[in-house]
Amino acid sequence: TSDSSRTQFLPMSLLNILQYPDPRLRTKAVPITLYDDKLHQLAENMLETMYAAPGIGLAATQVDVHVRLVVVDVSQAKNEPHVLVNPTLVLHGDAFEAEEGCLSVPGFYEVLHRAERISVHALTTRGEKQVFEAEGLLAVCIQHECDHLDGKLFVDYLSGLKRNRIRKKLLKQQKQSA
Ligand code: QAP
Ligand code: CO
Repeated sequence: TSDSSRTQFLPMSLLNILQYPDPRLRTKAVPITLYDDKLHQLAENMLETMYAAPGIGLAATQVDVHVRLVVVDVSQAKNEPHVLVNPTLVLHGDAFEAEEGCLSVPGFYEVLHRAERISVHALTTRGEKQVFEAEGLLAVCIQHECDHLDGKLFVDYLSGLKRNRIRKKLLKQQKQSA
């Protein structure tokens, strides 16, 4: 078989998602400088892991790979994936209230304030520039995922009391399932 067919048929695989309060979720991710098949495969595996969960966004930090890569898809049909390498955001618009969850904080949802509209500047896994505008749930989800790359979680925006309650419940669950 040729190299290209081998690449094409590489099986995807589900990745393990770190759970809060795992300290590895606090790692600051480094910029990506190499646009190779390994990066492309990581993005594919992250998409598959996100769709299987099911979720609408996943950052590389959450699968213990500390590079600046996020995947999101907020479409109903799950056919509008965005793969963002080294994303930077410009926030616009008024504060927008939305209920957020996180695959690393299973079972907990809270209403937060985020920018309603954003400009997204990023690269593709092939190193090509992409710039687009996002609003509503897509804008919220991209802001949430970009926070992960800086070691920040949605629970950090909550009161210490709420955050501690979530931390204790998740630690208890993790001990029981270990
Ligand atoms: C971030 O989160 C997000 O608790 C992506 O038991 C979420 O995909 C941004 C999930 C909402 C904005 C709004 C959470 C799945 C998925 C859970 C997710 C759970 C199972 C979360
Ligand atoms: Co998250």
